[in-house]
Amino acid sequence: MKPGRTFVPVTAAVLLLVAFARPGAPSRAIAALLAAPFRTAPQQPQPADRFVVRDAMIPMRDLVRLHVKIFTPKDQRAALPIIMLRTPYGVDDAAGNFTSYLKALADEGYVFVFEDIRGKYGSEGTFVMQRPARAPGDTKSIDEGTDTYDTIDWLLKNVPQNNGRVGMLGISYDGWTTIMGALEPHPALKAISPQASPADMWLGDDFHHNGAFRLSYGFEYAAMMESGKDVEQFAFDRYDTFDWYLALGPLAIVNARYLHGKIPTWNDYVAHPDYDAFWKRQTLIPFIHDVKVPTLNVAGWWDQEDFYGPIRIYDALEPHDTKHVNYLVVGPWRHGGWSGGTGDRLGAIPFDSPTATYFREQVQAPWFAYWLKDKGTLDLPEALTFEAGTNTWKRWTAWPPKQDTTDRPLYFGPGETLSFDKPASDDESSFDSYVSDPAHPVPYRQRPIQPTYFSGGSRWSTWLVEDQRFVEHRPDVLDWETPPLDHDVTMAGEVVAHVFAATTGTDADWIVKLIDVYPEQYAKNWALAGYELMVSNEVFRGRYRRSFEKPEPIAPDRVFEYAFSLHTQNYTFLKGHRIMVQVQSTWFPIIDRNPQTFVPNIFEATAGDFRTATERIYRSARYPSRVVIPVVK
Ligand code: PG9
Repeated sequence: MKPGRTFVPVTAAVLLLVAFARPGAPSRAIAALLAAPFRTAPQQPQPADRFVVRDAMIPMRDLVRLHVKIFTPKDQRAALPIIMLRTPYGVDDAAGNFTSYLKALADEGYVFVFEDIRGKYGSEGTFVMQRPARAPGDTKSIDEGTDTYDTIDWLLKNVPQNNGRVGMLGISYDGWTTIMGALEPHPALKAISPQASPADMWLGDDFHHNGAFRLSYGFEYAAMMESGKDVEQFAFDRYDTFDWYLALGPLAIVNARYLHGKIPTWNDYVAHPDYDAFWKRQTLIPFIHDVKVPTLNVAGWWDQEDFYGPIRIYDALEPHDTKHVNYLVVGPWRHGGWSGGTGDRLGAIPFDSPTATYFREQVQAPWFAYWLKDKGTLDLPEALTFEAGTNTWKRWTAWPPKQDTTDRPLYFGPGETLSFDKPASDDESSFDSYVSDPAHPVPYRQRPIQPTYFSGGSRWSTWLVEDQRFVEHRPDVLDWETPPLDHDVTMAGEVVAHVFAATTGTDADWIVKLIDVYPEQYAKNWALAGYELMVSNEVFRGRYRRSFEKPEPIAPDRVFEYAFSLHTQNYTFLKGHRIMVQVQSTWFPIIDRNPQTFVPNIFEATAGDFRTATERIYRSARYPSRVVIPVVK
């Protein structure tokens, strides 16, 4: 079956909103039609009708021309700032942004500019996936920063009645182009909001996490972006891609049978399995030496694509923030979830207030009005985070708020228990074990697993909040759980896993999930009775235990500590709920199968390299596996 093109609106995030924001629910327009089939609705002016739209081709310094769409308010009376968004996803449907994502900004009054980045859609030149920033001192090369600079320069001269100030924002790839535009910024760039921007594709964003390859996303996204000038979905012949990826076998088949060496990003995955110069050159973090432009970093706690990035970018800017213009907002959102809808729930999880509307109207719009129009005051704390559980916004003077929290380890115990008490036993048999079989991997979400951006509907955007009961009783998923809590436990800050594990193989993946288990008797909302909501999670590829640059085999049957971050969270486990930790070694097909036999490059593994292994997770005084949570004092 060949899925249709789905990237219609400007960003992937906006697309997901349109296609998947409310699974199973008809869109508002369709719902209105169903409710009143015989009434003729009066013609509403479309938000985009408020603008005069013109297209232009802007010459860059190397004479490559980039395509922009410029939206000028029809009723413009005074000089206005410009808000710009640069995207690889096409700008033809940019007007769709004015119904939600940019509506409050449009109401405030700006000129909007949407640009196709180099090599995509209407722009000339060559697309390079996350084109690295040019090296310091290199004044000859181009990058997304120079393209942004040249575009702004042209706009200031060619957009009548602009007030000389420019703001930039965008989600994900468009968030990344935003922060790239601020590394060597044009002096007119006065405020930015990079939202869900990736920061490092090997350590924690779309393509890998701690070196574990994000197979389904990495494959589908690369094929989608690099098969042509626009975006084109890979044509799966299965609805449930779990079967397709499993039938694929070793990853060498991908080029041999499907991509034929024609997708540069896939070739890069294969050529650079480890954290080498290629990935280090791609990350923007080493280029951050200063906060050159006021920055509103935005992230979603359940972002299924780029959660590492926005927090990492905030972190990297923070030591340089002498003028106090670097801010962080994190809401209870999926990737880009703040761009549309109300944000009063995610999947089955309610948040009791319209968090996305609040962000767009009370945070994003005032942010740009303050910097670009000298309007209002900035009522923003250093970090504004939504604390799910209590379902309230919290204001912090630092993120993570270390002075307000105490790190408390939750230890794995006997009989599937989890507790704040350190294990006392040093019995050699204080472990739990399972057999991990690459031929029968644990699905990362409930099957069927539709293609990621499937136009027929995909649960991709909400998989991080799926009920984890669907795997709890698999023999290759272990869990440890507290009794029902006798008081609320609130955490704010970084969650860290310390897993003491041994494998009979020579390589292994360790996946740790921190879960809020709702009470069995939950009359407030029976749909959530016993629900297992994942609040933090991460995968670690064992071969990188000592070095991300130089993987090495794991000595079989030896116990090693694997310590890795499950990222920051602000969450309350309410009284009566239980806290659970699950550990497993496969998470398919979001993570490729580790052969469990060490091979130098997993992309070149052969079928015979994939073997079952017995994994032991220790819980003794000597090997106290635990998840450390930052409990608010
Ligand atoms: N997560 C997408 C992406 C960003 C940057 C690089 C690769 C993928 C996106 O939604 O744009």
